[in-house]
This record gives sequence, C-alpha cells and structure tokens, in this order.
Amino acid sequence: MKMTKLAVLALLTLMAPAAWAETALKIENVKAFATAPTAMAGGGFMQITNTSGADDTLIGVVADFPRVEIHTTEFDSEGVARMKHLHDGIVIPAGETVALEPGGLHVMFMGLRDNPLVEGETVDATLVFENAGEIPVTFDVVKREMTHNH
Ligand SMILES: [Cu+2]
Repeated sequence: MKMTKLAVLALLTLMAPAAWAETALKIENVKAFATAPTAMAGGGFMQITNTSGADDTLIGVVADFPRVEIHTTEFDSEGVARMKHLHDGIVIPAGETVALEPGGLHVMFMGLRDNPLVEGETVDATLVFENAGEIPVTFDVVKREMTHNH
C-alpha cells in the first residue's frame, strides 16, 4: 500500500508544471461522511465538471490517511453492493460533469482507526488529474445521509 502513495507522490512531482490548467475543472459539493469511531474507512464525494475541450482523468487523491483510493460501487448478481478500487482513476469527459456520490463513485479514506471523520470538521486533500495536475480541495465532513439498508 505504500507503493500507491509513493506512485502518486511521484506523479505529483512530474505534474507540477501542469498546474496552469486548473481552471478547466470545476469541483463542487466536496463533502465526506462522518464515521463511527470504529470505522476503518470513510467516503468522500463531489461533482467534477470539465469545462475544457479535452477529457481529463482523476488519477489520484492525496490526503493525510494511510491510504486513499478511488472506488466505484458495483452490484453483484444478488444485488449486494461491493466497492471496487479503480486503479486507472475516473475519466471526466470534456464538457461533462461526473458525480462522486453515495452508492457510486467515491473517494475512500482508508486506515481511519482512532482518527474518525468528525461532523463539522474538514479534510484537506489534493486531487491529482492527468492533465490539470494538482487541485487542492477541502472536504466538509457532514452527517451520513440516510441509506436504505440501515
Ligand atoms: Cu470505497
């Protein structure tokens, strides 16, 4: 798991000169759900709008947790939701908005033990895009929304 973070950091270094493109992406509704004290992972959500004329890809998220991954949610033949690590990231097509939302794509903050996400607090993170480079964001930690399976 260390490799993943190192790889992302290496990419950050390589991409620093591309920061000029940051205005091409609009990042909105950046929030994360508060977690129970015993939870090992928490979800982060947002909408990303690509206002440029070229596709971009969210290839990584860096934050102060042991591991941060990009996940999607898939349902198996029995309708059970499973999260899947998207190693290639999320493509944000030119001119389109991609939503990271509960039950779908999300950022997974992992290894939370003794460091839960607390409602009212914030989580600073850096989104890493293939073309736009690094974009700093702040996740507002909010109460977990009601889900159908509680
Ligand atoms: Cu997940």
